Amino acid sequence: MAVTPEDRRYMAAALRLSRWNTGLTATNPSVAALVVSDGAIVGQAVTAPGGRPHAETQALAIAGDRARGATLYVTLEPCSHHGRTPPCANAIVAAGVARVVVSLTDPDPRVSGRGLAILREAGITVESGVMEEEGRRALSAYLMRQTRGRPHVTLKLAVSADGMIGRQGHAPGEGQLAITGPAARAQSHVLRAESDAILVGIGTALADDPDLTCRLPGLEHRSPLRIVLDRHLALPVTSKLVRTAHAVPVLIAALPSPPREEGARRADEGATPAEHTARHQALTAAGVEILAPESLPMLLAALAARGISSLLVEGGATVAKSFLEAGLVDRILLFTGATTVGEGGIDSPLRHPDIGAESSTATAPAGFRLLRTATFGPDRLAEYE
Ligand code: AOF
Ligand code: ZN
Repeated sequence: MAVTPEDRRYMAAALRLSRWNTGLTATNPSVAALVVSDGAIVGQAVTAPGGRPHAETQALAIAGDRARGATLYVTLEPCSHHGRTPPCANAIVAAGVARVVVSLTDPDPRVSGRGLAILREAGITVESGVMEEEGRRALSAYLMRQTRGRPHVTLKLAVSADGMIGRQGHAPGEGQLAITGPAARAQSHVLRAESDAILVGIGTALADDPDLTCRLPGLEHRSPLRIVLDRHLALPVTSKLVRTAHAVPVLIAALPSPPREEGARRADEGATPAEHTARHQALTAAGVEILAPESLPMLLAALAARGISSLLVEGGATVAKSFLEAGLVDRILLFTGATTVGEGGIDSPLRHPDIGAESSTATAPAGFRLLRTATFGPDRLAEYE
């Protein structure tokens, strides 16, 4: 039996469902499974927060006897290994499922085709590669960490109508310059909720004194690990980040040749080795973790090693440029606000595309293609990959 339009509709539903726990299941991917019997969904589930139980066993438990002869839709190849839970492939066979439709095969070396083989050997009809491109996007973080040993990196920029991402001389503690409105801001908080970690440069940390938490009602518990690129340990212990470090972890990455930002130079003026040590002690005592990776790729490798699969880079311009120049950006989300910054604006490394015009792809950042555009109130979004 071939893949039908109905199969694609159910897989699309499963992919939407998988997003439910994205950012909550590290180091496991958030996978979704649907059990369909006689044209009705009789069981559906997504990988539980923390990564276990897996999606399939939960969906089969809900379906109960109705799983016999049913079709199972699952966004990732069912596992075949005895990990912390028994193999999902065996549970599917035991439940008497007749047909399994899969989007992606699992690159995990413990699985990698073995899951599908177990199903086929048991006489189950298996279709794989259904909505593969969408599946790849839904599981991009997991795939990146599994295959490349680094997190999937999303660069998010909010650019004013005149192409600026902030204002020079924006006084420390003055608060954030509002470039986009509430709808776009809510969208960026969803992004935070879906990410394992969020990263900014010390310049942004000093100028904006940001929280970097997810503050959407009901999603507050989904705040990611907060990372600041801060060679000189200039992050003040009085900053919101440090003051909340016990509730939502903060990590300072003191790279040897980091992006140099105005604020960092100012704050570091005259720092002696003794002062550096004092800062290190004060920050550590406040619950901040300090790493000194040798390079950006090594920082990313260290993050992946501790189970971080998705990283959201939120600026400023210097940090954005260094990630772009190092070829470490996988996705760009460019929000363009309706407001202008004017005098003293800090140029954005990327400009908004001419949305709606034929030339959209022509203005895409080098190496990227425009995937979609959307509007949030007065603000526009362009997504590139
Ligand atoms: C599935 N269904 O919902 C997920 C899967 O540490 P363990 O034992 O939980 O295994 C982790 C691996 O399980 C992970 O690397 C990936 O291969 C798979 N994730 N598999 O059948 C699921 N989340
Ligand atoms: Zn499994």
